[in-house]
Amino acid sequence: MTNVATVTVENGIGILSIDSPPVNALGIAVRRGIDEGFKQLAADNAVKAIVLICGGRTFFAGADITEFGKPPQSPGLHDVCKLIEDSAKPVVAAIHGTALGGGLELALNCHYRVAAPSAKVGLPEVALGLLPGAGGTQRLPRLVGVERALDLITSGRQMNAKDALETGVLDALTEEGQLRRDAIAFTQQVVVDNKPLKRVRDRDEKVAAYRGNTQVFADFRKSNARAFRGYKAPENIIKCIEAAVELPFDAGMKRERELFLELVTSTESAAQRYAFFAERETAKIPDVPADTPTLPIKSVGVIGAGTMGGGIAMNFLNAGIPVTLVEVRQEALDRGLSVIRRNYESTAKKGRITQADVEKRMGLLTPALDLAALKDADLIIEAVFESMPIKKEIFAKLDGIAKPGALLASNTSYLNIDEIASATTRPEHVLGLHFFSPANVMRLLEVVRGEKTDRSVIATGMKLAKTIGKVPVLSRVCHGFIANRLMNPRGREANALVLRGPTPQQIDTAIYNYGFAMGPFQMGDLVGLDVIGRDSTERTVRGDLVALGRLGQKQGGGFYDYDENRNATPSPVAAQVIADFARDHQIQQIGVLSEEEIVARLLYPVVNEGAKILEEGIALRGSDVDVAAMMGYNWPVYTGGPMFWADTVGLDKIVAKLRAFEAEGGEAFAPAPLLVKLAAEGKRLSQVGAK
Ligand code: T1G
Repeated sequence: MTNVATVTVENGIGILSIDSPPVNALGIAVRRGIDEGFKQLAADNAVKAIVLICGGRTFFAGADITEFGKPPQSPGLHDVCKLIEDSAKPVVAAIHGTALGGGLELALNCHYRVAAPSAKVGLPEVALGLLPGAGGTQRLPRLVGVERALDLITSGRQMNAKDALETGVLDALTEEGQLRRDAIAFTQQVVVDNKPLKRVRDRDEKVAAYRGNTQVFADFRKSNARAFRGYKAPENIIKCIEAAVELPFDAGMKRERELFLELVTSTESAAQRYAFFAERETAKIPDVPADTPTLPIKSVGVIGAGTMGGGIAMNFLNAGIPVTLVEVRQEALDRGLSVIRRNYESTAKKGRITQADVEKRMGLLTPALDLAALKDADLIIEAVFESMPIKKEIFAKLDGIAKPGALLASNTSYLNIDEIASATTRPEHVLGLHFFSPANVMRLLEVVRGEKTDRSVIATGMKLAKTIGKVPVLSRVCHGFIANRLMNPRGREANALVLRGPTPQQIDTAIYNYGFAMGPFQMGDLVGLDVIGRDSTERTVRGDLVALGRLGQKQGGGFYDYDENRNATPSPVAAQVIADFARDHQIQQIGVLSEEEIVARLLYPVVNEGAKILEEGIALRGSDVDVAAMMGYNWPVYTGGPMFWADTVGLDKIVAKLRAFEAEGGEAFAPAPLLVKLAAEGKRLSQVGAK
């Protein structure tokens, strides 16, 4: 018996228990354990029924994602599923933790499913650019119906046990903490009842009801077109569910296989599987071991109740951590508090939290007008105006107020953490915690390590990120740290290119079609042209537009004109401003460019900046740079991020293009030495720093 499986028999009930940390992923050892253990119980005449249960933190959390792209090993997941589904003895899945992907699919091959009330189930394969490839697209609709299956599988959303029971995925809930006992009792009752075994595959009524109904799929495609834009997996999932409705089960399974293979061999899925692991790799810091002691963070102080300070505070309130929010003026403090409450109220209106949650979270928030109120805080985060003198003044005051051992963090988006730390006598407790706006939404948290920041402070920052649902990326000190510095060239090159002939709309369309939510000029109009780059002294097109009262969507239009519904149209006024600016600066025109050429001119410099960030040691690894871009700037995940994408484009091609741009546009395009080296050696940017 492989060491992951344990087989026992209790009063005629066979119990097959699998324990394969960390999440009982259905890798080859687990599949062999199920195969061998199940065959043993099936052959045992004393066994009347079988319980399939897992040890550790969760029921099977899916196929082993590390196995994709490698030669398949027998038994495959389909073989294990078939063994169970064809069983002459009743099989009951006993679920705790998160039964996900192949784990839930395995459970759907059992005759019954029981779960702990805290369990969750789901088919999240779409997040990996995949679809449930072990029958989930054929069996789940037969239990929950077509609409719910469409929603669950294309969203990858997890269902709690109560909903799973109500929708028919589960047959019973057990007492919390008594899963094994209650699953055995349930199975004993199944034996006593001696009901005919019903397989999920044989339940046809919920899919038969939709036979010939193409409208439900057309409507679903239409209402989700925006969300699914650029992704392959959702469309293939919809096709699988159409097959579940229109085809006999086995034909549907065949169709699912075809559509799964299309995805698992795609670059998009490879990128999304890479992103899955990249996101989990960021917290691993070579010189800060996983067992580095961390400091307890039971109370937080936030200085500044503006947009960032308020959003930052919400992260901790959401995690049940009390926050003292400090402002200098009462009206700013009151405004900050009302914005926080309004945010919670609107979330409650959408049903995502209850009114009680709103009150509980607001109850954890203490307003204050004096820094002295932070004297007992375990962590203090400064989120005031981006001015070094102001920040140093605040940190000098905190040095005299904060208790010994308190973490002192700045949310600065580009200022030097070491200089800020120098204003205190405790630089080892100073770090950057750089949130991305909206701070209570964006998942990226840059943890900025100063020269003197203590390892336990860094470990605490990385752990805290997970506590508040963020993905931490460690950064050394440089102007803009990782994400902002990385993405700066995209805006810089857009502003340069628009002066050479390509219009704002052509540039925005190219970037939108690449996969960003919007292009740089639409973004500028949305944020406000008077806001972005307001502290630049030199003349810019943006400045010329603002001088004409064109502040963007909010006033007078910007790069675009807007109707009363804020629908954008190209602006002849903006075109003239751009032409005048180009003329005044004798800028050589380049004519019309293809979308691919525009993308290269805006995003290859981003790749180049990522290479510089890596060669300077600002980021630990290429995948960290990708996580920062995806989580901080919504870089489309199905490309894997700038580093992974560059690898798929070909580093040698990018180096050649950068050299051509350099010859034409100057040293800003000069390829980074690391990029040139990796291209020459045929290595990959995304693998820099990988273990
Ligand atoms: N395969 C391999 N490793 C996995 C894994 C998986 N499915 N899930 C998690 N891990 C590792 C993870 O990399 C980390 O490793 C550790 O486990 C803890 O994970 C055929 C095709 C289960 C909700 O997509 O959603 O089934 O960093 O940090 O926050 O139809 O892990 O410790 O070395 O995320 O408590 C479908 C993916 C697969 C579920 C737990 N299943 N996993 O969250 O811990 S495809 C999934 C998760 C499939 C079939 C299809 C989460 C979790 P390390 P963690 P967590």
